[in-house]
Amino acid sequence: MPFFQSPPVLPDTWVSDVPLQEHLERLLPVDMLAGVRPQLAELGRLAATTLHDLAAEAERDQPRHIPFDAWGRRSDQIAVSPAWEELHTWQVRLGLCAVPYDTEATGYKEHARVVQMALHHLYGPSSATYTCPVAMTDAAARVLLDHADVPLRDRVVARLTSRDPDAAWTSGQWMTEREGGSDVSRTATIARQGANGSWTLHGTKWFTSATTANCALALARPEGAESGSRGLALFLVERIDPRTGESQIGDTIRINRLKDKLGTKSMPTAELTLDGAFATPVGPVEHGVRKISGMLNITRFHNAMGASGGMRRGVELAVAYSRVREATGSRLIDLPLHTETLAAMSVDAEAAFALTVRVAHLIGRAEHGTATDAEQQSLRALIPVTKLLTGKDAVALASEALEAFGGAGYIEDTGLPLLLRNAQVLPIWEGTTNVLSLDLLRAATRNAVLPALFEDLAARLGDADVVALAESVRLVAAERDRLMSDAQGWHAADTAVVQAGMRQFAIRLGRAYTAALLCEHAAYRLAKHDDDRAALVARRYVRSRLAGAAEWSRPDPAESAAILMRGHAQPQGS
Ligand code: UCC
Repeated sequence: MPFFQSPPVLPDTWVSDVPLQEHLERLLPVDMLAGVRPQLAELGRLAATTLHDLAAEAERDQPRHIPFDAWGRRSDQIAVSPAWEELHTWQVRLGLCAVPYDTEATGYKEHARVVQMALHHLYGPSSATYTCPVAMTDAAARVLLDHADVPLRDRVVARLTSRDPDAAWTSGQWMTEREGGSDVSRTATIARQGANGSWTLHGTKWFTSATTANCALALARPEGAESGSRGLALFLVERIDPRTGESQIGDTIRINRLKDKLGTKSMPTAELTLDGAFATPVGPVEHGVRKISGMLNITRFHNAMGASGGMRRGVELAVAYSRVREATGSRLIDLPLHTETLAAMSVDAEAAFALTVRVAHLIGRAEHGTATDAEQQSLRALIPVTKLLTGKDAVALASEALEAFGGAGYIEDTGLPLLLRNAQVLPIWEGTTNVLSLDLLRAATRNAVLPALFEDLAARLGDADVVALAESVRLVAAERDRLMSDAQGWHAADTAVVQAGMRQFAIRLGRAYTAALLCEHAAYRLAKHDDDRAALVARRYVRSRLAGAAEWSRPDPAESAAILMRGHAQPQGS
């Protein structure tokens, strides 16, 4: 018999994901978790079966631009895979964009974002990045609720947050232009007001993701407004002109071409020309950047959810393979160095989850008016930190996951290279690592948010005051002190030096805060369940990821095996 390698079998992603279950048990009220658990259990099964297959099909059957109809009329249709459309239907039914808003009906209230994250964590890695339109739709609902006039808000938000697949809309986000990506102050699109008071947009948008969306929030400069970002206003552009019921696509919105991207290939991203597209101002025609920054904060949170879910998927697949692949007479999972590698990946994935779910918890509180001022300040700093850290870690982990398959990880029809291609966008879109590092600096200097974050970190550590974590807590506290001292030195330092150091500062801050969260969670598990799995994870994270802790690090095969086996439950019967 010739040898054929058994492929890895993706397990039920809810049953397998012990960290997800444990963090939810700590963060959600008992009754609420009991209510949502059947949906999560069903979704875990679907993510490994139906959704997984739909995602693979959507990745194969990529969008096509059809510029003209058979008779030569400009039509600018984008043909997408039926599987992509089904993934839309699934996310609507799951309520991915509804959960944060229909919180009185569900009773989730300030916990809604944590529930949303649990759903996203399971759906996202099997969605062929349908999570991108989900992110922008959720974020558009947030901005319209916060800033739009009542008629626009009432007409559109109900669509964006609908649980009915026939009624639900998606939204895009049209910011980036040839002149400016990160620097939106160079936006060249003009908004012109007609004699009847209505507005039209004129210009080119260079990246528009999920271009088949029903509407998009777009930045434009009203004619005569000042240059720079202060002169920009925010508009909602609808694919169907609400005054006439006619499509604007192929007419006042022309699709120049689809982008040929490294990844996210199932999702159409286009260059557009706006040639008199009807648009509705979002509130007064001013402060467009301030308004759209509310959108960015939500999409950056989604980016982190995507990173965290993708990291877990990479580990799941690598672990599944290690159970069926043999080398030198052993299964890979039984080889000490491979176990060590998989355990490190597992710890990084759980760390990304812990950090992002903390942001979910704080956004939920902020949206429901229960966050303190200090929590809001902490959140302002945490969003850029979380986005940049998880984005970078997601790429590193995806690369490691491919490597765990050896040559098979480099071969397209295994489906594995997708993991890396789709991860690589995470540190780029919604603000690169450097842009977000400088956003943190701006929030720290303009809004003085760091003291609140340092206090918050100290409070997490305060909850972890147990013997089993004493050395980890000491190391995290020492790193916090160093970070505080570094930040205190900024006012006397050369601006260029401070800016040049911001990426390193932001990453160190993210790691220290994450370590504190893992310690807090570990202490809870020890106290409530006499379970030390999370303590092993917290200690390993501190040893491997915290500056100044390297000398404490030494291989511990038994610990690595425990982290791995106890963090990945095997479904019964397998
Ligand atoms: O569109 C894209 C792809 C879409 C796909 C998304 C899917 C993601 C989820 C995936 C799931 C798997 S990519 C396009 C991405 N573009 C960016 O991210 C832009 C990056 N640039 C920035 O972030 C900049 O910092 C800006 C544009 C936000 C601001 O730059 P400016 O022009 O220098 O403006 P200012 O002066 O810094 O900010 C203007 C105002 C200020 O308030 P006021 O007017 O009161 O002084 C700021 O305090 O906006 C406020 N502001 C903020 N407020 C700026 N940033 C923030 C913030 N993050 N939070 C709160």
